[in-house]
Amino acid sequence: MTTTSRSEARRANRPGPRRAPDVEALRADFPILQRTVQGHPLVYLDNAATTQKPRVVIDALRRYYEEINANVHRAVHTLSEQATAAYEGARAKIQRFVNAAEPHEIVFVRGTTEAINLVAQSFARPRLRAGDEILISAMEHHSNIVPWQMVTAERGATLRVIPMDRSGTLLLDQYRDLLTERTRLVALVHVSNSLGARNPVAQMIREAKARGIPVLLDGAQVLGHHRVDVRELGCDFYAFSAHKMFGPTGIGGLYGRAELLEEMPPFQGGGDMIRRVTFQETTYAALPHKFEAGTPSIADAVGFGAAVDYLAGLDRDALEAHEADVVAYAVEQLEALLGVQLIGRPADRTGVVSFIMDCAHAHDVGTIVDQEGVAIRTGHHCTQPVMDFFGVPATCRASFAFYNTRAEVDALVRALARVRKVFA
Ligand code: C6P
Repeated sequence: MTTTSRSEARRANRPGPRRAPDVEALRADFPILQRTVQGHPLVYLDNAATTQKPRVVIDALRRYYEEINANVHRAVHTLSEQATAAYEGARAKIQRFVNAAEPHEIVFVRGTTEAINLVAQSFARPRLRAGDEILISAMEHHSNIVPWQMVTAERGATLRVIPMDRSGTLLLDQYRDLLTERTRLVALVHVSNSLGARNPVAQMIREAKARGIPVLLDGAQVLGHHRVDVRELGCDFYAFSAHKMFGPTGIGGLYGRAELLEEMPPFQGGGDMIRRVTFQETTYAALPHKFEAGTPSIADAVGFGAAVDYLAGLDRDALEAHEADVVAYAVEQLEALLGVQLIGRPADRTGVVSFIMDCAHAHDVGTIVDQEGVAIRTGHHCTQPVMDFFGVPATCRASFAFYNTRAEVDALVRALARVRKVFA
C-alpha cells in the first residue's frame, strides 16, 4: 500500500458517520501482522493474552528512549522535566480515556494483577474483620481470586462466589442474596478471559452500591474492545493492563475514586512516594504518587499514552461492530464443525471463543494449528475454577481484536480440519 492510499484509508477509520472500517488499512498499522509463521501468513488469535502493537506505540517507545530518557519527578534538568511531562501527560490521556474525574485517580501499576493486589492490600486489608466477606464470581481470573484469598485468610474473613450457569451467565438472583451486611467489597470480572462473557456490571454495581458496598472491576479484557466510562459505571476501582489494549507490557492502570485512594495507605514504600523521611517517621506524597514507589516504567507509560491516542483516533463503534461480526462468524463456524464443542455460550460475548475437540487434547490442537500459522491459546487461561466447573482440563481459545477478519476465522477452521485428519 502506498503512503497516500494508507493515509486515505486511515482517514476512513476515524470517528464519523458509521461505515465499515477499512480493516486492511488498520492491519497495516501493526508491523507484526505482516510476518509469516511456519511459512504461513500469521493469523493472530491470541489477543486476550496480549494484543499486537501499532507502529505509533513502537515509535513512541523508540522516540522516548532516543530523545527524552531521564528519571521523572527528580531533577530540574530539561530531560527530566520533559520525561515528567511525558509521563504525567500519559496519565492525563488515560484519565480522559476512561473518563475519570482527575488524573490523580489513575495510578500506574504493572498491570491488572498489580492493580488488584494494590486494592486487596491497601483498601481491603485494613478494613477486613473476622466474619466479613469479599464477593467475587465463578468466572474470575486467578488475579481476582488469589489476592482475595490471601487477604481474607489473614483477616479471618470469607471469600464468597457468585455462581454461573453452563452458558457462562452469572446468576443474578443468587448475587442479590450474597450481598449482605457482611460484604465489604464486590470484585468482579467485567469480561471473562476464558468464556468471553460480558457481565451486566452496570446493574450489578447499582445493586451493590444501593447497599453501600464498594465495587472493583477487573477490566483487563475490556478497554481494547469497548469504551468504558468509570463514572457512568459508578465503580470504585477499575483495573486494566496496557498490553491488552495495544500498549506495552509491564504497565497498566488502577482507576480509584479519589476519596477512597486518599484514605488508603501506600502499597509499597520507597523513593518518589514520600513527602518527608526521617529515621523516626515518613509522611507520604499526594495522590497518585503515594502508590508509585520507585522509578516507574516511564517509557511504557508513554507508550500506553500513545496506544490510548491511537484508539481514541479510531471509529470505535465501527470497530466494535466489525469485531462482533467476526466473533459471531467464529462461533457459527466452530459450532458447525464435527467434534468441536464450545465451552460457554454467553448471550453477551466479547472477543473470546473457547472450545474443545473430541479427537485431541487442547495442547495438541494448539501445536497443530500453529504449524498452519494460527496462534491460539490452549490451557486453563489462569481460570482453573472455570475449567473445573465445565469439567475440562483445558480449552482452546481463539481471541479477537478489531484487526481480525472472517478470512482468519476460515484459516482457523482449515487448521482445525487438519487436526481432525491427524488425530481422528
Ligand atoms: N489474562 C490471558 O491469556 P495481567 O497479566 O496483570 O496483565 O492481567 C491479568 C488478568 C486479569 N484479569 C483478566 C480477566 C485477564 O484476562 C488477565 C490476563 C491473560 O487470558 C493472561 S493469563
